[in-house]
Amino acid sequence: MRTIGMLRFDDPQIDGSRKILHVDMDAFYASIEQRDHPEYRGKPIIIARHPKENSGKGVVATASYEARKYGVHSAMAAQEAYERCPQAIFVASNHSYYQEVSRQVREIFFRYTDQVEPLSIDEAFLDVTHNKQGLPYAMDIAKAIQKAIYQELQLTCSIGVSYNKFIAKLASDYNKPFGMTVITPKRAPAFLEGLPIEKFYGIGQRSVAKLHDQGIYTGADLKALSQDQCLTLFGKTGLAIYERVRGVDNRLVKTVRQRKSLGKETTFYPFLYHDEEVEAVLRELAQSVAKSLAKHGVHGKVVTLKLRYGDFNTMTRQQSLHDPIKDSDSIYFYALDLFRDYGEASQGVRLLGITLSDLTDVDFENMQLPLYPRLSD
Ligand code: DCP
Ligand code: MG
Repeated sequence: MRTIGMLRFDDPQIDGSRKILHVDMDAFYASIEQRDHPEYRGKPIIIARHPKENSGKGVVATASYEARKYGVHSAMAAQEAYERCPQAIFVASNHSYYQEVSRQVREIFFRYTDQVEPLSIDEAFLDVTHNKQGLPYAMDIAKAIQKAIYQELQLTCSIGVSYNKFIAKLASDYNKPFGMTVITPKRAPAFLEGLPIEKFYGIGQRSVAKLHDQGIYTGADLKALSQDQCLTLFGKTGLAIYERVRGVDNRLVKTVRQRKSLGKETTFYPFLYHDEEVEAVLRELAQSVAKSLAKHGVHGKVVTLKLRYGDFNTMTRQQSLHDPIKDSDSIYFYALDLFRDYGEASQGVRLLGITLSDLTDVDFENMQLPLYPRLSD
């Protein structure tokens, strides 16, 4: 347990109980074009309009692995790509078609689990802990998915298999193209210690240069930093980095349909006529909303109180907060505030409800830290 200012942090613990896949298609747009045009196969393909037909403008969306050998990559100016690899075949991007293929890939994922979180057009996290086939080994599911995508769509992907999102994503990138890398909780420490720091979430280009100046190059070097040193070096992100380098990442795989709000309500007969009764119910509702928020790993910025009187006259009032809340005391506080401002128990209360909306994930970026953390040791 660490204490920083008013906050206390438990030392991070590895939760090895989940099975997470990260699937990333190989050279996605270029592979689709090579699939559809056999004459493109084995050749350098660049997804961009040819700079000669585009007054030297344009940016590379992606390039086939054959073109990458010449140093061509995504986001490079098409003109530069042309200079590096003049023999390449330039193909204009057909985004809506690639989107359709992306949907076909996703359909394959859904055979195994509904816990699919698309990250971009060509990558997704899957939580296969409880999968539809009841397969015990995540690696077998990964193999089956890779095979189905190859056989049915004639495309290849790379898959990372691990116990959390962070490591699964690193793993899918580890052996590309058509690779599969499994990182078990046991293998994770050595894997993470050997990684260059730029692979760690939240460490941008500028930080990398600064860290190199301080002799910090690898995961092992990062791991030698205390939590306080991480906070000082990286701000709030430091907490995530401190956890990640220890193989901890408790972020959930979020399904496509994200909850927009989360609420609980309850009805009464006989009606409530006293403030104390209403307060007691609001406290229970707040607890139940807080529990639900925790289960979904979210917090919210808008508290709504719903109140229906005996005559069915219904009132909703809401309060927007500056920062998201998730604990039952805060939810109760704002709901009660709304009730005291707008409610009238003596009219007879038939229904009470509390909803929290404008939900976001609870993660380190939007966590509140005291302005001047008292850095111990
Ligand atoms: N994309 C884009 N512009 C970028 C990056 C990517 O239009 N700056 C598009 C084209 C890619 C697709 O998104 O095909 C997926 O991006 P990836 O980063 O996964 O790259 P690839 O799938 O092309 O290659 P890799 O095999 O490295 O995943
Ligand atoms: Mg890809």
